[in-house]
Amino acid sequence: MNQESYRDTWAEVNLTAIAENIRAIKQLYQGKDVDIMAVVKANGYGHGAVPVAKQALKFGASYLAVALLDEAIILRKADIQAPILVLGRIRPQDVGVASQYNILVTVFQAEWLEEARNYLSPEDKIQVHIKFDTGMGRVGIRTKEEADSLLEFLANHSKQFSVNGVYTHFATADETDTSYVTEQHERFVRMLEWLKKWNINAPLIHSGNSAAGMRFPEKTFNLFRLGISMYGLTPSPEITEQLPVKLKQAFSLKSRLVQVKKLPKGEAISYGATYRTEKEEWIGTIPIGYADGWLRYHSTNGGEVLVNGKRAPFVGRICMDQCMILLPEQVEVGTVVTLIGEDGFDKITMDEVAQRLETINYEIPCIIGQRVPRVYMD
Ligand code: PMH
Repeated sequence: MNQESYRDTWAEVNLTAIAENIRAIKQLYQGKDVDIMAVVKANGYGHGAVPVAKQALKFGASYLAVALLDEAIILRKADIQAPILVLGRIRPQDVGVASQYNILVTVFQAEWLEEARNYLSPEDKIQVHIKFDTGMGRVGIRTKEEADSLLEFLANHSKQFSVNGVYTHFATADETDTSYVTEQHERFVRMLEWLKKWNINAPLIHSGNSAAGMRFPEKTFNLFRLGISMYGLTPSPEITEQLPVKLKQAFSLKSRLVQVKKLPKGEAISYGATYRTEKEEWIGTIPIGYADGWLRYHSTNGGEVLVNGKRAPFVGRICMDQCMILLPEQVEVGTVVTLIGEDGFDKITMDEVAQRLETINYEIPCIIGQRVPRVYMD
């Protein structure tokens, strides 16, 4: 995906940082029989699923996870052989496609299995991971009755469906208060007991996302679904200080000045003429806009970029493909502008950008559009 590009805006993805993050996190499990499942859904949280998956597999992950069957197929078509789990519900009629590509699917409805069975040929076999909803309230089995009907079906159709894993997902592993994590963990342990009656032995048991896997290794069973922190980002600012590893942000966003102009006092900038120069000012234009996921809110909520290591604020409304900044001094056209990342002694972190947009760091690289080429540094 290091596609050829003719534009002066790009995202830099530091694959070395990803390798180092995985290595540091893996250290927490030294000597323990716990594998890493690298979560590369949503195009690797916007970093690029294929390069990130390949790097993760090279540096210690043995499994991959995505949200959609389509995302799994993209990885297979890129020649990735590792086991891939689809975390979301695939349509029962697509189970043959999942089987053909040897994809692990998530199951939590007996009716789904009954319907999916009709779409498997007698020689097809699909490996499934059973999802328990222990308190996230999203997808998964909640009651023993639901579990029994699903497990009975699986026990009776083991030629077509083999249980490769059982898992759940935490809702609050990134919060300082750990009581709800404990509650979910205890529910999960009780639910795992339900499998015994049906003689179902899942080789893989997993619950931990980045926050849980790093903070509670004792609640992580034998597989760790590592997402956000592989990319070097904290699961939430409130637990950053508590994390046992130092993470390195992999994603930077850069552009170059396409015009630099000196304007007299009182001149308007951008749609709505909402900004007027306060004195004689150097204004720079960069070719990134809301169509790239660089939302208008960046300029209304005090956003800044780095130019030659110095802070420069956005001025006026962000347009579809371009926006303007107030330069600290005259600089040359072509100068690099850092929207996310380091320049000189200063750094604009993903957390700073997320705070500016009143959201979480996860969202920021995910919404940087496909129009912005990803450039890989290794
Ligand atoms: N497992 C599941 C089921 C997930 O949905 C996610 C992330 C992860 C693991 C990885 O979590 P981490 O990135 O915190 O390590 N899912 C989402 C989500 O649905 N919205 O934000 C993150």
